Amino acid sequence: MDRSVVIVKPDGVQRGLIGEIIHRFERKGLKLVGIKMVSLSDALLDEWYAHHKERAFFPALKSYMKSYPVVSMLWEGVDGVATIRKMVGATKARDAEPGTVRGDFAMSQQYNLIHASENAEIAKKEEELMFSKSEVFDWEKRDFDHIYLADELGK
Ligand code: FUP
Repeated sequence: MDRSVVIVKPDGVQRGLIGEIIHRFERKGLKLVGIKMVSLSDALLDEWYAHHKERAFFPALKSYMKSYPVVSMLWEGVDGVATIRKMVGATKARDAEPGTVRGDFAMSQQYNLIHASENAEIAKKEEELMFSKSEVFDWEKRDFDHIYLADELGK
């Protein structure tokens, strides 16, 4: 079981796609363990996108991510990080496969609606940056017993 940080970016909030995005992950069988609306700070964005710091698009990316509030979520599932990345689609949204969030609703490389953690290690770092312990909920999702085999759940 692993957890991915998903952000509905300012364009997703503006375009009224928060519910659509949540709906997709819920229907897939993922478990929501944290959610909040937040305005992203310079300090957080510098850490979050540290690997892009030298890129020409970095200042524009930062000012876009600060332009309006975002909705941050933490979703859990078996191979949750990889599953969610597949559901999100390619960074350049007009190249993203139909059926993915970006492929179905976006056209831009920057205004691509959604962030999802790239791998399990980055997901852990992003969870620590974005959520305090009290914002993460360890609840029993009882339909997991109908979504996974017992051995997939380690039972
Ligand atoms: P992704 O993991 O798909 O969100 O993509 P990256 O981590 O490579 O990039 C993070 C964000 O930077 C993208 F969502 C959008 C922005 N970006 C650009 O604006 N231009 C680029 O050429 C690449 C990324």
